[in-house]
Amino acid sequence: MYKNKFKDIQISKNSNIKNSIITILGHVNHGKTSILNRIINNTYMESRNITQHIKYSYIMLKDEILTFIDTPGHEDFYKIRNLSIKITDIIILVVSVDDCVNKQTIECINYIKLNSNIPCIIVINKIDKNYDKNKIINELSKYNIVSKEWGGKYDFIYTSSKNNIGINNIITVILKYTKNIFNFNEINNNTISKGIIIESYINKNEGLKTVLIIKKGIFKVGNYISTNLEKNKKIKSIFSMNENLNISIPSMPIEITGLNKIHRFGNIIYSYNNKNLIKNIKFNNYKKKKIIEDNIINNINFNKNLNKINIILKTDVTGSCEVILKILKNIDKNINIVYYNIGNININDVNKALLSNSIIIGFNIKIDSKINKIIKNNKLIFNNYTIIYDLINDIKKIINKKNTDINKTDLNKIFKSNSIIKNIFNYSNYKIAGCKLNKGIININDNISIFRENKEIFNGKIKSMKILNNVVKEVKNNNEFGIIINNFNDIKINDILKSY
Ligand SMILES: Nc1nc2c(ncn2[C@@H]2O[C@H](COP(=O)(O)OP(=O)(O)OP(=O)(O)O)[C@@H](O)[C@H]2O)c(=O)[nH]1
Ligand SMILES: [Mg+2]
Repeated sequence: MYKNKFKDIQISKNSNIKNSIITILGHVNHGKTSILNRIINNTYMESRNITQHIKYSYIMLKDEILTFIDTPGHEDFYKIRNLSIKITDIIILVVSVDDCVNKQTIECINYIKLNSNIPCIIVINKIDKNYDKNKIINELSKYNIVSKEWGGKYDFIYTSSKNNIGINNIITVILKYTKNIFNFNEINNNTISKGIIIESYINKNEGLKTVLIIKKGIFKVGNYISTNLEKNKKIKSIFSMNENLNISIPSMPIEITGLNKIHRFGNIIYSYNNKNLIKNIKFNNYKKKKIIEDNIINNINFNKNLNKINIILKTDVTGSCEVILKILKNIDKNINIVYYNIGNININDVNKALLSNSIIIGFNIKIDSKINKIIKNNKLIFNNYTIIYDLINDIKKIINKKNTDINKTDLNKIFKSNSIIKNIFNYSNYKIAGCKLNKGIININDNISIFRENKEIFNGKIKSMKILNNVVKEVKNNNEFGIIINNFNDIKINDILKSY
């Protein structure tokens, strides 16, 4: 019905082209993606999943572009929802009849209220199920979301994406609100064009690609681009859906090459063809923003502490990386992120995992068969995921297993001695634990477990032992002694040493 290519639109360079960004919001599972998929199928729209978190698609009508952004409903993605509102022209709030107003529905209603100048369409979905229309109208009216039918300001559309009911009404209503107009004649040598970055990702053939949506002006191959991280680079290529383009216009989602740094959702990108224009651009919020790249370097932390689950995380794009990091940190305080980055697993990641005793977690990435072999030969744990919830479940399982394993080893070991660390001395690269033997006999060949607050934090071998200045092979009779543990310096006063 609506199939058009951008090149068809370019032909009419003198015409006014309407362009709009439409963001789909709503609680998890209320049917946002299903509705967008229906719109795509009904209109032959082009679509692309950037990650499982943001999906963008657009329709090309004869003189109109509609770009849809599908947001995730899970509570952890509030940042994506919040930023999407900042770039959108029209909001669609999806509410399912069976769940009605839920936690993220309320969050989205708050965004709608804060941005009351943005037109908002309420889509009541899953009407193929049994439902009480009045109850839904009442629930929403508690939040001042009242339909035009009832004297309010919102269009209510009743849909079943399952049965393809009401979907085309959504497009009809959207078209009532589209108002941004673009004309090529507006562009001259003084135009500073502006886009909002959605993601960076690595393409095997073309290297780092930056995905963005144009908000103002044009993006053209050969023009300059600047962001808060990089200045006066040149656009090398523009790709949109299935087309390589020379030029692109407002509301088009495009992928460009030319930037070298990883950017993230919400970064602003400017384009111009005259370098002097950059003087007029203010990058004022640049320093305040935390940039993922700095963190990559700062986050290398080789912690051999057995109590921690060390993780190396590699993801397809920055958006998924940030979200997964946040979720992992909230699962358990013992999760230690050793390193994270975007891109496929490489030999450096494997080396880091070996050094730090880490699990490697991939998200939507690929793995070379040679690297996979090295991982297997070294008995490293590696898992690649495409669904975030599977990743979370597995990590939870690993944590449970780790906890039970620690308890199990405790039960199986028969300890021969028990000492407490009373002092710590530095000796070249080592730490000497000054201990008091409370019970039993400790031999230089014994295994050692170290306990802190009743939890085993390390087990390994003894490097050397001394009583006063004499190297000894054995300590007994409640003596005081100094001990260096092999490969472990993270000792603290009051740690308990048990030998077996
Ligand atoms: N019966 C019925 N089920 C639907 C309808 N629309 C979506 N569903 C189902 O509801 C579930 C969630 O649909 P999604 O489209 O993934 O929901 P979402 O809002 O995108 O979910 P998140 O992206 O996780 O926030 C799926 O199992 C769909 O098949 C509908 O109109 N009727
Ligand atoms: Mg979805």
